[in-house]
Amino acid sequence: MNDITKTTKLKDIYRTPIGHDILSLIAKQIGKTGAVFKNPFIGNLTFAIIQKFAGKKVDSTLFDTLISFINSCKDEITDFGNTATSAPQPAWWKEAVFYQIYPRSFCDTNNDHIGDLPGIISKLDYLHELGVTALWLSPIYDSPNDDNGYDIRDYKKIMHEFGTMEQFDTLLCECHKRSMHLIMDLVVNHTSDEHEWFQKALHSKTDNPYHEYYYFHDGSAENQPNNWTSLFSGKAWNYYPELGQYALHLFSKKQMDLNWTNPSVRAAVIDMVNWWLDKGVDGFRMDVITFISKTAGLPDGNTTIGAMSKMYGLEHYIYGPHLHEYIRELNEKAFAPHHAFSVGEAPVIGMSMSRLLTNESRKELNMVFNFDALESGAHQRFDIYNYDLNYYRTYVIDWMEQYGSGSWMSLFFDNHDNPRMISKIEKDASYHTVLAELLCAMQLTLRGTPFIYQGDEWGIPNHSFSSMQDITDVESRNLYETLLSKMNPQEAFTKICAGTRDHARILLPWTPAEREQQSAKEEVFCFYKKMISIRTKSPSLLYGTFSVVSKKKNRFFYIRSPYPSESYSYFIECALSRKQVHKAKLPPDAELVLSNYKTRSKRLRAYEINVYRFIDRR
Ligand code: ISL
Ligand code: CA
Repeated sequence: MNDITKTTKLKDIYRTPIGHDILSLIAKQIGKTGAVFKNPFIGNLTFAIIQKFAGKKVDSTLFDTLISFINSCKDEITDFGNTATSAPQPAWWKEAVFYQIYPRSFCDTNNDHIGDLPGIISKLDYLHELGVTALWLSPIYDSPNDDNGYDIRDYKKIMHEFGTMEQFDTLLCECHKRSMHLIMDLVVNHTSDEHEWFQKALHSKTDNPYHEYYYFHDGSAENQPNNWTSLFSGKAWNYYPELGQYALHLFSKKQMDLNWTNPSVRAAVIDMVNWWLDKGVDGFRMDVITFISKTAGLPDGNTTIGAMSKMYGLEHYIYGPHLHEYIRELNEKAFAPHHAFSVGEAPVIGMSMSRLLTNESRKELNMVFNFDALESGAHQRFDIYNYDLNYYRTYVIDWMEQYGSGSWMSLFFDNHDNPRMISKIEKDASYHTVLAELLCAMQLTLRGTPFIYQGDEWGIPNHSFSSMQDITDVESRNLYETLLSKMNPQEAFTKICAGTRDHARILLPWTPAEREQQSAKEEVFCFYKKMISIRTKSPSLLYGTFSVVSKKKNRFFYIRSPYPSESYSYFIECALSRKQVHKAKLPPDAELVLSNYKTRSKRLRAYEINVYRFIDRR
């Protein structure tokens, strides 16, 4: 593939992996999808023409930066065929219903108001009854909890608030007894600054192998090595006067980035992963795994990109030059020999780069978590707005049809890093029950692996915080401090409440006394249980093809067609807003198998979803 230049047409740039995803990201900022670059006028523009129109408004280095980033990927996008119609290779992780547990707030059994391993063990039968077949545990390793366990101090020790290694072994054994897989969280882009490796790294900057485990750069108190900023606000460097050096942290000040160019780091990570896989763990969710390769020399980030994204330097770490090499080595030396499962967290990158990470021919990851649909349109997580499910429909159709026959989607609406999706969509709680069930049935009838986040099965909404005293998340507390330079405390607190990760980290209300609207929660639980059972028993929903029947505004009708071993097709009709919409013309003899409304109606009501099955006689 030839390098692109300033005179390459946008439609040709859109055909390159990084170019496709960058142009899609730019389109998203104006509420469009990348398809806009197939438009003859826009597709024939070039960076040179745009530069001419934009003049001084756009710094000339922006296009140079984009061009070198796009040219840094030499992989071709081979046509991997249409995801929606290909017959995939069966695998347990394609058929699984995953449930993400954030141990700190899942279930507490010793009254310290912190979830623990005995709490998880005590709920395995509950999860088994729900129909869950695989668990993903957010980190349970020893940690000072600056970022609630995503700052690991000892990879082979259990955090004392959660319990002991013996209790972990019991948990793993009890999962396997119930034919449930268990995956852990692999956080190896960084370690805690209290990790033994980092503590040894501080001893001296010469003749010290551990010093090369991290990114240390010479400097003085004023001039830090580059302009990179942390995703948790502020600069991405700590200064160590005793060494006269800075060390890199893309996240909190206590999460120090590992230097993956160092073969000793890669070997140490591979050793640790094998240690857990030898214990019988079934795989890992890999925390910001796409950040592990950085541009050599850690050069300054482009100021226009930094100002737009609030992440100065991101073009130098979101998809670095050796990323595929490192992941392939990890797969070859640890995951593949154990037939272990891997899902990589892949912030910022889009479908094309994700395809190169997950296509089976690449022997890298099984799946990724893509975040393009976590906010609708050009919105960011801390914006105060109503999420538009029409955006989700466009996103999911695009991925269902373009991702490629050798790649497999993860399907999720919630996780531990985001406010609850039902509250993003609707601020009026009276819609939350039907909305929770709409999201459930969409997630479990689309093609891909569903990841249910703890509490989704009760339709848990966002929490109401009364002041910043209630907010514990390091990302939110840091952001609040920076916001105070631009707005008053009340406005800053309101903005934090719109996007804080704390919404997803409130202890689950297990006892009826703790549960408001207990009957609504039980209704949503029963709906989840039924929908999971329908999916689990239907190869068509697991592996069948996907085709769109209607994508008109506020509607989403689609068909899942039989996988060879089954006769039934499924027809799903959804209303994506409060507005009533015309119903679909159903296939003959369609039988309603699940609905989030108890009565029937001529039109689809607010957030109504109906799942039908039928024999396709066409
Ligand atoms: O919030 C986000 C996604 O909606 C991102 O900004 C998130 O912080 C980023 O995707 C990385 O998240 C992962 O790494 C962080 C940790 O705080 C998150 O909990 C984890 O999911 C650093 O380890
Ligand atoms: Ca506890």
